[in-house]
Amino acid sequence: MKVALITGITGQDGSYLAELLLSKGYMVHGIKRRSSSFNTQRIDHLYIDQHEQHVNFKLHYGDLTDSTNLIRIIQEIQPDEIYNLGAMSHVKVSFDSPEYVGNVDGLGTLRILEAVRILGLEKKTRIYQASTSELYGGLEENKNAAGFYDEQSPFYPRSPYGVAKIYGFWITKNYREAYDMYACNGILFNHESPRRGETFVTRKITMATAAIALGKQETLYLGNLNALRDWGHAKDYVEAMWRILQQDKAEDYVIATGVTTSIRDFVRMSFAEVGITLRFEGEAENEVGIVESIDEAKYRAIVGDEVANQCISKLANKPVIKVDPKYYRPTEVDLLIGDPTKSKTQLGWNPEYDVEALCAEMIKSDLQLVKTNYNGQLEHIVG
Ligand code: NDP
Ligand code: GDR
Repeated sequence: MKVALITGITGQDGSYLAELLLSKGYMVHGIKRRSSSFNTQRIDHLYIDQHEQHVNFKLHYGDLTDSTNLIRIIQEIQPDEIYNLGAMSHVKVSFDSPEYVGNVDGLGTLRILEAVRILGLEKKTRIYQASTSELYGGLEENKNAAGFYDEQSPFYPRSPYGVAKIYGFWITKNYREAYDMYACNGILFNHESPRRGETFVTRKITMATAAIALGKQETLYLGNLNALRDWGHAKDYVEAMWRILQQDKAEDYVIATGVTTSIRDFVRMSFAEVGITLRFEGEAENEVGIVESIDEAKYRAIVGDEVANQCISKLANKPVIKVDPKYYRPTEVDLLIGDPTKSKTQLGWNPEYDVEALCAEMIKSDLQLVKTNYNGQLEHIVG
């Protein structure tokens, strides 16, 4: 039985990766931070009462800022594979906590690599580092001739998060070269899912779309609507992580769809899923997204006659999207689009989802969530 250790197991990717590895027969260990309230909602379905039976899924308290804790866990479980997914992963928040992000996202990676080395596990333990398209910074002149970012494109990070992650990237590569360790970077472009944190833009949009359609929210405030992102589904992307660690030789890979979409178009796509067509007017902070028309049959089928009867006339011509500059970043990554050729050819990686299928799945899930659980807290989401 192969043994894997996942840092960041309570996050979006950690939860999908744990499911994947369990389905492949792994013993899965995860590191979770102690918090004052439960933070395991994404993985609760994987938990089996450890007093009752043999388990293949185990959580350990820990933190990427604590070397002693990492060394002890790695010594105890002797993992074949470590997936270092733990991070403060919000780009905007990294401007507020730059030192902390450097410690967790940058030095945290070093602590994992050093723990493996100190324990003499260099030849046993393979390491996956969660690197990111934020390393590229979206500079036009750094794209390849075909207009994409690939494994050869230069880096130019544009946030404390990107700068911390560039340390993680290079220290992983350095340990591979210096100590002949099987340590790889997956340079993953944005990937989303119904489990995406509520303050990342896609999830913020799909939750608000559901709430507005159901008459439970008035307005969605967003930042830069012009940014373009290459969005895939987290389920497809964790499959790539696993494949990266199963090769003969350790290498770095770009994981992306090769298609980019603006925030504005993702908003349009999301509202179209509930039968609402938006038109955008104005510019910069004065831009608004207004309800242009409603496909009544589709909308009724989704929200039900009772809600539709109350909301249809109120929604007509309503400005439901507004810009709040507080969501702008001090330095923005304007455009990301990745070239997945290497991962498709060498890893045989083939994503199932495109951005439309991703958006449809997120909306379906959020309609259900907002119908059953929503009690006004969405208004307080900032990020
Ligand atoms: P999430 O924000 O959903 O999850 C982050 C995880 O890291 C959570 O489990 C969190 O724990 C944990 N964590 C945070 N701080 C620490 C710490 N100090 N010590 C230990 N664990 C910590 O991120 P994703 O699942 O979306 O992303 C996974 C990784 O991939 C991250 O490293 C991210 O930067 C990177 N990445 C993500 C991309 C994406 O589009 N999703 C694209 C490219 C890279 P808690 O639940 O307690 O907060
Ligand atoms: P990103 O994701 O910064 O690309 O990092 P996010 O969804 O936060 O932003 C994407 C783009 O949308 C613009 N935007 C907004 N973003 C947020 N969060 N909230 C808003 O209201 C809003 N309005 C517009 C942003 O300015 C940005 O251009 C994600 C994270 O998962 C990182 O950890 C990961 O490394 C990268 O993706 C790849």
